[in-house]
Order: sequence, then C-alpha cells, then structure tokens
Amino acid sequence: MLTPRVLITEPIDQAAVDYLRTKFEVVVGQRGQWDDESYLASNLGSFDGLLSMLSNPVTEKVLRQNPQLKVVANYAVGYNNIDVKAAQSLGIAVANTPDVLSEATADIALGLLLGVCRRLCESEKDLRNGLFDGWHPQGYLGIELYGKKAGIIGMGRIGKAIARRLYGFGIKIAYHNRNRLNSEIEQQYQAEWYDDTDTLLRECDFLFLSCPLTPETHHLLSRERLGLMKPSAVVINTGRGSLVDEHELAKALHSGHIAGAGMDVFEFEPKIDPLLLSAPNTMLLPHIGSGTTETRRKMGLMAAQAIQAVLDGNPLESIPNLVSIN
Ligand code: 8YV
Repeated sequence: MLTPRVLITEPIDQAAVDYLRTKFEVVVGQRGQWDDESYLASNLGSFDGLLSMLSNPVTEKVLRQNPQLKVVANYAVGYNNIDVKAAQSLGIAVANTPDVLSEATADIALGLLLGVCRRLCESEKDLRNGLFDGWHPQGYLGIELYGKKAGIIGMGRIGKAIARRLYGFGIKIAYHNRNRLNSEIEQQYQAEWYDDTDTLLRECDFLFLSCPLTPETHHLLSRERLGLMKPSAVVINTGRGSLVDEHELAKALHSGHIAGAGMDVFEFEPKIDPLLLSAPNTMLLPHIGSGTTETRRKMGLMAAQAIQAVLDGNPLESIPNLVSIN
C-alpha cells in the first residue's frame, strides 16, 4: 500500500512535522504559496491529508477538485476559510485546534485593552523619540479599567478566558452567546447574560469580539450598531476581522464616536484599511493572538493527531477536535 501523503502548507513547529513523518510522507510548503484558491485546487491532487493555515481558502471548488482528500486540519480554532459543508458532503473530515490557544489569545485581548486604555503604544513611542520630559500631572491620561463593564460577544473558550482575566481587573462582565451558559458557569465567571446584543452594545464600556465568523456574524458590528455604543467605548477584536465593518469603525474612531480600538485581526489581512491605520487611540497587531511557542506547538500536534487518526481509519467520533456543521 502506498504511504499516505500529507501537505502542511507552510512551515510550522517541527514537533508536528516529525509526528506526521513517522507514518506519512510529508511535504511542507512555503509561506504564502498555498494562499491562492486556484493554486490550491490544482496542486493538491497527490495528497490524502491537508494541514491548512487560516490564510488558505479551502473552498468548495478546492474540495470538489480534490475529493481524494480524507482530512483537512486547520492550524487555527477558526475555520471560516474552510467550506465545512462541502467537505462533509464529500466525506472529507475537518478538524481545528480548539482549547489550546484560548489562554494565549485571551492574553492578547487583555494586552490590547491595556494598550489602548493606558495609551501604551503612543507613550512608549514618544519616550523612544526623546519626548519624555519627566512625570507630568496631565500626561497620557487614559481610561481606567477598574469598575467598568465589559461586553463579551462569543462566550466560548476564548471568551471565558477573557472573562477570567477581566474579573481579576475588577471589570464587570456582560456577555452574549448563541446559547446561554448555565447558571453555575455564569456565577463562576460573574457574567451577566444579555439576550439582546444591541442592549449589550449600549451599556458596555469595553466590547470584546470572540465569536466565530459565520454568515450570521459577518459585520456584526455594523455602522448602525457602532452608533449604539457609548462614545467612550473601546472595541477589542481577537475573533475575525470581518466581524466588524472595519471602515465604519475607522470612521467612528476618527469622528470620536468610539473612543478606541484594539485589533489583532482584520477584514482583508494582511491589508489594513488606511483609515484605520491613521485612526487615533488604536493598537493594531499582526494577528498574533495564538503566537506563543508553547501554544503553536500544541496547535501543531493537535492538528497532526487529527490527520493521523483519520488516515489511520480511526472512528471519527474518537477525534476530539473534529468540526461538525451542526
Ligand atoms: C488567533 C486564530 O491568533 O486560531 C485562530 O483561529 O485566529 C488565532 O490563532 C486569534 O484568534 C486572534 O487573536
């Protein structure tokens, strides 16, 4: 029998590559090489397994042209780059990397909140430019975190990890989620459920977006919804860029209708809306939420294990990180 072949579309932590190499023939692509849909569709022909990045468009066209694939494991928790429905109709398993990146991503969400509210980037840049002229009673006055109310949209694993941190800062927690958490969990996180997103937006001082990007959540933070928020509010996005109408957010930041924004994800990565780049009170990061050595290693192994399990013919129910459309 031929050794199954696995494509890892770009270099990742070596542990995952070594893990897969014990059983399979593994090809590791070049950075950016597999980001084009047509290229992906035309060059996957000899592979049984695909370890994809969130920048790889694993669309219906790609999957239909490559029904020999048995499994696609995304090196991310979000899988909006994969047409899961098409994969399932072709009998191709899809996996992701939940849990292992929640703490690292929540750290970045809090980093963004602190960065924006306490003007860390701006003040640090000034210091480096020789503009620090001693303590100033009115210098770099920011927004106090303590006692404020945060709204979390998407109270899944990352949302909960954010909530745990916020609680430590003395911030009140409100949340909206597709399904309400049970009262014990709500109590554990001291989190108040809001059925109505608009009310949550009206009331919160800090808004955290940590829900998946789906057709329903695309531009969840629209111009109209931005208009509901307090002018003193700060938006933090560690979900996906397209949860926010980014251009409208940039306009709201320029006009002072929103006080600040911390973003780790963007609508058209790696392109950033120039209006957002020039907006005041922003901290913009190059999608580094899960970017710690430890987390990326765990993500690699988790994706690799799912590939191995599927190619070994293990029952799909036994694979914990398998994505299902329901
Ligand atoms: C991010 C991600 O770093 O796994 C994903 O889907 O995008 C993470 O790796 C994080 O969600 C953005 O802050």
